[in-house]
Amino acid sequence: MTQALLFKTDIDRGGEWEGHLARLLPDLEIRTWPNKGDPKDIVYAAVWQPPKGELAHYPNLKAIFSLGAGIDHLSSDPDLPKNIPVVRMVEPGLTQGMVEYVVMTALYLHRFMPAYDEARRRHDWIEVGQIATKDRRIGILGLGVLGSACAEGLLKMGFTLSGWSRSEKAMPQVRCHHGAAGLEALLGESKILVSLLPRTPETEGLLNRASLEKLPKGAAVINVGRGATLVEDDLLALIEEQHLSGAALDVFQQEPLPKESPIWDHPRIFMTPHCASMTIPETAAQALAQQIKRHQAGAPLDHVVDFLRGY
Ligand code: NDP
Ligand code: OXD
Repeated sequence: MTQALLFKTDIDRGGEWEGHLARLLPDLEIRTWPNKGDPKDIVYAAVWQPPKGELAHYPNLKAIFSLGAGIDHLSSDPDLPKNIPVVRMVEPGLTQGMVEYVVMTALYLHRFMPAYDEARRRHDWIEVGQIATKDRRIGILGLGVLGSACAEGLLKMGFTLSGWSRSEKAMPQVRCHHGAAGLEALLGESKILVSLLPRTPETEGLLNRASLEKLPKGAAVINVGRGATLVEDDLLALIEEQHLSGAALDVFQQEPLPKESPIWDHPRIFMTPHCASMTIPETAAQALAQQIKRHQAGAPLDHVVDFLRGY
């Protein structure tokens, strides 16, 4: 029987992915959605944002691989097959991209660029000052694969760090907090807050007026996790009231960000269209192929989603 891998991405990269996958997984036929052929041949699916209900049509599917680190594009499908593993993307290219983005935006905020940018638009020659990275504590929400890699990158720049996770953790040079009391402590001490949380019922709306007000006056926010975590109107109001000094946002409550959103033109917000980091076909295909080969050999898969936790 033919065994095939169903592949679906949102960016056409000229067959780059398919080339790597065909080379690394010669015993599987690579079928790029929507050209799925006989649904009975599909044994693995590697997908980003498949249409809702799509993955219920493959009776021999053994595992689903997300092409992104987030799996909310899959968990939001009420017809997602329940009896097979769903695996998050963990690969060095995606991790490196996120470290670059978080270090870049942390430095942007640390060096008061929103204030300079705003002054520049008024043709105002101003001087805001400078402080040492060791005197700036950055709080990272989410100390998973990406949060812990970003912590390492920020430590290299000399920042002082705190982090927050669901379970208790210990990381060298990071003041680790967890749970509700831990969040309160982290917010109270973070001059830059980075969210690298997945979208789950617990993280939705977590960063709202009440929680953001706990940040010290003049603090700034970086959201690279999911847009649903941050209540955008509350952030905008707190910038307006000068409780917060600025933000760097890559993910939004609604994507694409609606044309009329004030975030597009906000002088104190650095924004990008959900591109903080992307899976790199070459390295991600290797990670995917390793996982599939392990599964074919009967070994356990890594990074399997726990749907009770929601990530
Ligand atoms: P991981 O699953 O490795 O890490 C998630 C972290 O969040 C863990 O530390 C986890 O805690 C923590 N967490 C989850 N829920 C809670 C909670 N309720 N309270 C406290 N901590 C919580 O994920 P990754 O690091 O690989 O990815 C994180 C997210 O980044 C993705 O889900 C995705 O949304 C986003 N992302 C965004 C991209 C972009 O381009 N903007 C690109 C890639 C990812 P614990 O350690 O205790 O489990
Ligand atoms: C994501 C990704 O989950 O791009 O946002 O990997």
